[in-house]
Amino acid sequence: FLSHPEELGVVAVGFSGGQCKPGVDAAPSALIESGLLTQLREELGYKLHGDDTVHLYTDLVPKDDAPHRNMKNPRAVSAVTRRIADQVYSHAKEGRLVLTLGGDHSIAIGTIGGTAKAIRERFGGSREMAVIWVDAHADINTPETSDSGNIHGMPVSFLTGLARGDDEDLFGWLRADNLVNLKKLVYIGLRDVDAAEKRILRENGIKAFSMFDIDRHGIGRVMEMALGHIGSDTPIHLSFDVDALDPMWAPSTGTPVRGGLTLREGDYICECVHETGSLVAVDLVEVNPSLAPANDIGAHETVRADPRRVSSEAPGDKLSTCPRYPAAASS
Ligand code: EXY
Ligand code: MN
Ligand code: MN
Ligand code: MN
Repeated sequence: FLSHPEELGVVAVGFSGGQCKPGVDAAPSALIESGLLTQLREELGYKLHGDDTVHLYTDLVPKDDAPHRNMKNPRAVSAVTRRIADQVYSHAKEGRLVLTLGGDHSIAIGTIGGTAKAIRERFGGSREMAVIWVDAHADINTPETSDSGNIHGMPVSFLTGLARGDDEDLFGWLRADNLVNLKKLVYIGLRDVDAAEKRILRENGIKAFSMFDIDRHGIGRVMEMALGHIGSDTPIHLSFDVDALDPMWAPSTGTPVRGGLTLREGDYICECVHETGSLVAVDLVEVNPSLAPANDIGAHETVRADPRRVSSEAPGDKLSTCPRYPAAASS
């Protein structure tokens, strides 16, 4: 589905208004500093497109943003996601793979809204895009069912039309062509789902693979079933919340839940989706470098791009640090 599979549209958004903990806004810079984009360019050979800016979009945040239908920062999240939708749309329209670095998960209203529209325009309404949502949480509360009022727990309800915006400035900008069919949505990694969300999943027959399913069938079989549900020849948007991984691997995130995916299971999901050849967009969200256990190792572990280093302190293989062999006999 990509006319330029070697071209990557990069959107970096340091936005944290979908939840209450500061720090997620620093994630794109931390990921970029850890070498993510350099790796994509130099090791994987992508040609990167984008404006080389980490967008904070503070100019879009209105002075008066009182809660609305229980949502916190509703106008800010609406305005920022609307802008993200335009950015992602313009990359996806060109047939590039789109990578968005968040930011909290509310930004998916923009990323998925943007790709869904571009895919409909490029291939017609008959080829509906699928979404694979990798997360400890279902993020499918409506404003009315949410206990927290945090919009990062609601993006899927807006994206599927289960929740509707009223005013243009309060998600009313989302049109039919920004939405995703509930039958084309698949969850992987769930383990912390609110009672109201469970009801929504059940009543709408939404496909979900929880950690229980991964324990029972193994990640290999779960991916076969997930991709089987979507069907071949369907463009896929992968929305990856880093809290899907066990806090052992990704401690620096706002809502960690124990009992999650191993690093390899997380990688395997991405590898399988890529292998389909149908991947059109990826979101990486909820990295919060400021929420780290002792001495910053947690933040370092959560963002680092180099899989080969086993700890930040490990000596490398430089000649100067490599002891002489055999060790000189002590006498
Ligand atoms: N279900 C809870 C809520 O709606 O507030 C927690 C949501 C956490 C969402 C994180 C991003 O995945
Ligand atoms: Mn090309
Ligand atoms: Mn999420
Ligand atoms: Mn989550």
